[in-house]
Amino acid sequence: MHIRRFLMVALVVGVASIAAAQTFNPRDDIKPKDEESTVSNDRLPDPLSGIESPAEWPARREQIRQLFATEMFGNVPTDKLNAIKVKVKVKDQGTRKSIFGGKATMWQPVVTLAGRDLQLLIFLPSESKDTPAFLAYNFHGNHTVLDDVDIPVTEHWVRNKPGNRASAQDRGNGASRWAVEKIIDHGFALVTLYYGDVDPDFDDGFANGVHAALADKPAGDQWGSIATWAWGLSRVLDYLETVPEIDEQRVAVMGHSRLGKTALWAGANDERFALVISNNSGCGGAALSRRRSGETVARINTAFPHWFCKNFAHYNDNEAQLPFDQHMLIALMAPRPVYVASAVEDTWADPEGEFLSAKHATPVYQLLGSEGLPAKEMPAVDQPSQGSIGYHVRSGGHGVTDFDWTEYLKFSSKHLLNK
Ligand code: GTR
Repeated sequence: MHIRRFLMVALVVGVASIAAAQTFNPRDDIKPKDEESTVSNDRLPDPLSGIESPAEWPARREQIRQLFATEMFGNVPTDKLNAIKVKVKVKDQGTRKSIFGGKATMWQPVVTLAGRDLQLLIFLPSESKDTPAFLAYNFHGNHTVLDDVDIPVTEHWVRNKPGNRASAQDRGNGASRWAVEKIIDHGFALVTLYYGDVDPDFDDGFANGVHAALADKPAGDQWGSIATWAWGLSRVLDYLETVPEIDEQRVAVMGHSRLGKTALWAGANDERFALVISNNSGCGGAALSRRRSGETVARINTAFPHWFCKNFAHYNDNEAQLPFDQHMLIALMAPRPVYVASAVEDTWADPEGEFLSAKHATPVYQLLGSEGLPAKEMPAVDQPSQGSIGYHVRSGGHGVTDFDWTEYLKFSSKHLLNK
């Protein structure tokens, strides 16, 4: 190209992209309202940068996904896993028993993955066939989901317990986070497993969990624990494809907090997940990193050095250099329905930053012909806004409540049951 023409084109492109960035997102959206931002004149990257039509989205999508994989969560070492032929296998068909006065079956098959036993806890509406399901990790072991003596206490490493061992006394301790009967009453199955079955949640130099099957430590752009857990969810979905009671084309992946980050990354990588739910996922999940409100990139990488890939540390106190922000992670779900939920007292997870991600993913949904998030401004507390993107900020703090499940069931019934 002639040099003058080149400079002219560069000038036009430059001016156009500055204008696009400014109309796309005024700085006020990034800046936390309650504190002085240390990021100056910072803008959100545009998920639709360089594209104009729906046909161009898949290539742009893959470009964004690869950036997240390389700079943040880490790539799955597929070649190494293939070399040792890692696949999910059924180890034990497990027992089934009727619960909730006969309206559900509790079923506990065991599958293996890279030498690890994954103990599944499945609740099926009675006489299930091709039933839609929620797939969600639990934090403390299956025995905490429901108080039932037939649910084995996990023998794997657990957090915050003496000797990192779980105990029978904790049966049902997490039951308030699992609206099992309500899920069944809405015609859904629930599949849960303990995330520590896949990889224990501590900085173990990648020696434990499924990593033990691979001889060496991951490179800078290779998976951290969140990517490993997300990969584990996809392998459980491989297994669910063989289960006639469950419709593998209507599996919603759900997670809370670090497991909400995990659910989002699983949904981004595996388009078989029909719907994705992030509950209070915060920094590294739904919350915009550039706002630096509540937990920051530097804080999360310091407290949990094993969660992300090593490359993510380049962005400690350096968020402006990120080639993406978390609204683009939400956009990777498009056009599939995605729900982002916050809690008003959970400022560590930056509720407004989570809302803004959902809002700024909306242009991608609109390009693909759906509504995205109906709310243009942060909705009032306990007033959900639900289109193909759902969002709510409920009263209370960090956790999963009945209010959350009521809204997830409403949203999922609409999208997966046409109700
Ligand atoms: C916190 C962490 C959050 C969130 C939370 C959780 O300590 O800072 O990012 O993941 O743990 O998972 O409960």
